[in-house]
Amino acid sequence: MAKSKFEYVRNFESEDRLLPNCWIVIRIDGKNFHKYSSKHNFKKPNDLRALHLMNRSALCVMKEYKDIVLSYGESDEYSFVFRKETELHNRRGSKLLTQVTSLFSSSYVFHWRNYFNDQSMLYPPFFDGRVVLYPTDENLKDYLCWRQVDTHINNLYNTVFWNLVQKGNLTNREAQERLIGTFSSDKNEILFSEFGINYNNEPIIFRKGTILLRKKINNPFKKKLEQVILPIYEDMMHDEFWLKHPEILSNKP
Ligand code: DGT
Ligand code: MG
Ligand code: MG
Ligand code: MG
Ligand code: MG
Repeated sequence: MAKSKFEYVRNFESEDRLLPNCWIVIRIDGKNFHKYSSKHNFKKPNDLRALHLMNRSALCVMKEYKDIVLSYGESDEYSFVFRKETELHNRRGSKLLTQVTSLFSSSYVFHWRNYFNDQSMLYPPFFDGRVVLYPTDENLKDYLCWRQVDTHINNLYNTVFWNLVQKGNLTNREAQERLIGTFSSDKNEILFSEFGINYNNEPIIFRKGTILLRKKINNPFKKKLEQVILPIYEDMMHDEFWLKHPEILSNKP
């Protein structure tokens, strides 16, 4: 077939193949969810409906992309880790990033009413996304620990803050001032002595975020091993986690 005279415009397209041999991490994050959560009456500081909807949307992404070995979510963000050797879409960064971001967003809308049955969606949510490459296993582990430590720091702060406001009757400003310069131990102490809350007994999904992993489990009906995607709530900081789940780093499809 003869080429049209317009074909040359293809030459303006740029190649964006991601470096080989690196872990590909795609992280999406809700656009202005400060406002979105408030307009949709999310419970403060954590709304289980919202977290489960995020997890449901991430599950949808993992079902579509079998090369995602682990996902990690907290608040309005989710990270997806593709195995190092993936050749999905020829490792084209923009293709992977836009597909993951758009599938996540549409799934969030698609499943909304299953989680927010008495709260209608007032306007369309959307998510930004970025791709980051990590060359070593150590870098990847540190990335995931970084996100999980962030969950901890934010959740401890938010838990004390909203207790001070909702039960301690402080204004937002007073609560904020009360917490300036406090360490983790101080925040734990305020929770315990003023509100009778042992932070370690707060729901683990709030404290650790959600890890989605592929696991093989025994199906007693079919009498065979079946692969499922499971939410787990563990500490990625400890070596134990990586020993317990060797399939994450083993890099087999
Ligand atoms: P961005 O990401 O720069 O467009 O702006 P935001 O507002 O999304 O900021 P970000 O992503 O740093 O922080 C997430 C916001 O979402 C934060 O204001 C708290 C809110 N949010 C997330 N999950 C929940 C929840 O379960 N309950 C409530 N009340 N708020 C939540
Ligand atoms: Mg942000
Ligand atoms: Mg956000
Ligand atoms: Mg965020
Ligand atoms: Mg097409």
